[in-house]
Amino acid sequence: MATQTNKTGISRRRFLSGLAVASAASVVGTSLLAPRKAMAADEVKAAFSGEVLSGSHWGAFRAKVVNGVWTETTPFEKDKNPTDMIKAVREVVYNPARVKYPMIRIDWLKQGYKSDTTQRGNNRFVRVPWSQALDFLYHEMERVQDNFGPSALYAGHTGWQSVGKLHNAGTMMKRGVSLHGTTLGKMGDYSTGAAQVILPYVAGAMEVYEQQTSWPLVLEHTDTIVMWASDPIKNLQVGWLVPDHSPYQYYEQLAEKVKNKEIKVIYVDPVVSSTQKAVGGEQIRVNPQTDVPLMLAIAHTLYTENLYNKEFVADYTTGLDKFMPYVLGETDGVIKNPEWAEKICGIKADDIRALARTMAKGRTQIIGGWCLQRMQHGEQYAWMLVVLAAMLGQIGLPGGGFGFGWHYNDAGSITSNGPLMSGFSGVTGVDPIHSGSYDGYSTFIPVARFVDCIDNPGKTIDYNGQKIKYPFMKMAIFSGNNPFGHHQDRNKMIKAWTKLQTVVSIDHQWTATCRFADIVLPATTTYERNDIEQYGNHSNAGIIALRKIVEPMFESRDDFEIFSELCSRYNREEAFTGGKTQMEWIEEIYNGARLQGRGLGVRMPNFKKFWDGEGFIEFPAGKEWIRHESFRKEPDLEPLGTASGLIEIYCKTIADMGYNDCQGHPMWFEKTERSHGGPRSDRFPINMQSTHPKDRLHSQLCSSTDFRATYAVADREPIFINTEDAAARGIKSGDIVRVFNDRGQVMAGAVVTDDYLPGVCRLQEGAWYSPLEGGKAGTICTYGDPNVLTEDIGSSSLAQATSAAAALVQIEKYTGPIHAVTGFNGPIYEEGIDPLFPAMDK
Ligand SMILES: Nc1nc2c(c(=O)[nH]1)N[C@H]1C(S)=C(S)[C@@H](COP(=O)(O)OP(=O)(O)OC[C@H]3O[C@@H](n4cnc5c(=O)[nH]c(N)nc54)[C@H](O)[C@@H]3O)O[C@H]1N2
Ligand SMILES: Nc1nc2c(c(=O)[nH]1)N[C@H]1C(S)=C(S)[C@@H](COP(=O)(O)OP(=O)(O)OC[C@H]3O[C@@H](n4cnc5c(=O)[nH]c(N)nc54)[C@H](O)[C@@H]3O)O[C@H]1N2
Ligand SMILES: [Mo]
Repeated sequence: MATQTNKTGISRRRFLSGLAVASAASVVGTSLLAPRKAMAADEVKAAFSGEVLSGSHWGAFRAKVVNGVWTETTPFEKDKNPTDMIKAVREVVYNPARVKYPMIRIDWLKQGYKSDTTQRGNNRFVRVPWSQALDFLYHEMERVQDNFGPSALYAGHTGWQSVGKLHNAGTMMKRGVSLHGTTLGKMGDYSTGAAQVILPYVAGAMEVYEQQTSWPLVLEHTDTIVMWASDPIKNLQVGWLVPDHSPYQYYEQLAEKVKNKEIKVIYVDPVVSSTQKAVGGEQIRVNPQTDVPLMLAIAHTLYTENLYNKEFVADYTTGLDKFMPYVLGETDGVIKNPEWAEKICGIKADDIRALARTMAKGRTQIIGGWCLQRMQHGEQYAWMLVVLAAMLGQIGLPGGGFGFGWHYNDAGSITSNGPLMSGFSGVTGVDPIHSGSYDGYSTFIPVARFVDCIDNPGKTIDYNGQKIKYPFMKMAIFSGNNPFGHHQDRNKMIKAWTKLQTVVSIDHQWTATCRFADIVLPATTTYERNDIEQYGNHSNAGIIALRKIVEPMFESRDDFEIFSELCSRYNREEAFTGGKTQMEWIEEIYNGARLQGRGLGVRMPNFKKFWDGEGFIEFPAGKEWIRHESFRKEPDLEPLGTASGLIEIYCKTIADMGYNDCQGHPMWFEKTERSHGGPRSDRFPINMQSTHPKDRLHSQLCSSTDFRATYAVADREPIFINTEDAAARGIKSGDIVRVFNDRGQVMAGAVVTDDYLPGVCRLQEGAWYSPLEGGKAGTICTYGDPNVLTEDIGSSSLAQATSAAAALVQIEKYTGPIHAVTGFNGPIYEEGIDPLFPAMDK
């Protein structure tokens, strides 16, 4: 095993920098420089200077610190393809949206849970001491458990928080809150909510988060790669753990092979993606939301032209006989041939046939993205992609078959031979204080239905073969996530939010979720505490120490501290901390891996040596791997996890659920709204994509002022508009536009481009909600949050996943007064308010 030695030799050794750097204040701005303990000038001078290795969702880096202030960031030298976003990370610590103190919404401070909730979002807050804020939180948890039971308290965390095996904000929150009482939980996530429910029935596994076939094998064996709505070059910039960006080298090799005509790459996408620009290849410019008709027509061609693999279908799949009558039009009178599909998806029938023939000729690797399953009936796309791969018959061969996770978590890299670290657990085995009855309400909700639940208590919905009865939610706690960024239909949400008595947000950035909370607690960033993380996601290339770079700013506290202190109010502090300090936990996590490493023949130094030394260990390389190979080789011994053990082209379990909107085999269902002639397109003709941002991780880094300025247009979130659509509306690049539909309106900055199919625009998710009039449903968003415009409906009765990824809008040149962007300056501070607590009754 190679222990990384630092070539620059500076690592954490504290050196007083001779290479003087610009003063901290000139780098950061004096008003933002306020570490937790206000330091005297001479103390600041004596503070730490040097370089610290750390890591983030955007990769590993070295932070240069001068007199206790982080001044520069250099990508880790092992990362050969660092993302530009690394430049924005320092600004997470220093920016005007930093949550500085525990804050209570003004009317909640006056009236407690009986506050006027229609004022929520007006952003008027009062600073309180930590002890009081935690007393309020504890008091509310007690009151809600006593009066309403567990179903009234939502603690169903979903979200991206930060990296670190110890400081997982969602886990900390769950551990702390569940030591107090059982609560309403969640199922699924926003990322892959539809695919992760349907694919276990069809392919036996979720398929989305799993490792993919090693890229070197794809480069060696594949003739054609079909990138179906997937943009790895854009999306691999970030990782759930610290990414090593190792797959980028293979995309460079792929670009070479495309240039030399050794591999053909076809992008099914209405947009010229970053990957297409970097790698090259051909585009199938499909109309939005109509991929399933295109796929059905490919299946029709493969079948009628006898191009499908009969042996594979016979040996490894079940149900083609129940599916083909639908494709051939025998069940509903509609033949799903290329002529039929052309009218819906906009691709010429002959081109569809040509695509089917290309896919059937030679080795074809299908790379499916997730955007298409974050849409209404998103299950059908995921299912149909597996059916196409099954008909081609190359599943389990190197460089053939399907994969749903190539754009995620360093997928396709070669997994090392190293141990895997476990993290801090959300479960303790210690009984909670409260474990009341759910009174017939569901103990969980499908995560993307949570606002619908707040809005419609008592309603029963279908979900994956079960009935879910929505409880009466009274209180919600959010930590490490930003529902006022990630959830759909902001104005519906604002109205529903008034039904909650108490909302808690724990964060280090004053997001819109903080604005719409009653109790806001300031958390530290990764860079203000110690932690440890895996380097490389699927690659598991090593272990990296995440050592504190700077002291906590203002009154921020680590989530670990916040929840230990909360737990001390109900005699569960010891259970929360496990009797260990943070450093003891980090050491234990490391030692767990060290022990596992011994079994694998990987030797790791003792913790002290690791932590005080380089803080980085590299694991020995592993072997190349082929997804689904074991199933292909031994279908009887290594069956899939489906009911039949085979790929289910027809699925009886799903058919038996009896849903109209997700039946026994993949089907085309018309959408509630769809562009290019579909429903509602007469009024709102443009399909708005809200894909994942090129320059952020969701809402994270949006508050990095300098970095935002590198992509914002007229201070607003950019909206990408096709040239013809822009010309028809008199819009030029740089103009402020108004984007609207019946659900809401936003300002955005136009970027006019030919990269987009006419009738398609993009406003990237995660743009901070910045209401002109805070708290008023319908008010214009001054920055450009796409979730003001998206629709809050479940994908189908099966998965009830989000339908965020497609919405219809109209765009016009903005002619009103130019409002300043409201979102990035934190709360309005109010003073002189007497709090109710502890006089507040239960
Ligand atoms: N329209 C539309 N909406 C979407 C999507 C889409 O494609 N289109 N995509 C969806 C998807 S796939 C996802 S995954 C979600 C993402 O939704 P989220 O995961 O909610 O998004 P983030 O912006 O990453 O929010 C993480 C929050 O945690 C905070 N945080 C970071 N570190 C810490 C910490 O140490 N402690 C605490 N307490 N807080 C911390 C950050 O400041 C940030 O506010 O969005 C979904 N929403
Ligand atoms: N830079 C960056 N990378 C990220 C993230 C991030 O926030 N920033 N988030 C991470 C997370 S949490 C997730 S869940 C994943 C999301 O991963 P995905 O959901 O796969 O990614 P998206 O970028 O939303 O969309 C991918 C592609 O779908 C295309 N597309 C949109 N609509 C249609 C359509 O109707 N038909 C077809 N054929 N194509 C369409 C888009 O043009 C885009 O090229 O990304 C991860 N990677
Ligand atoms: Mo996601």
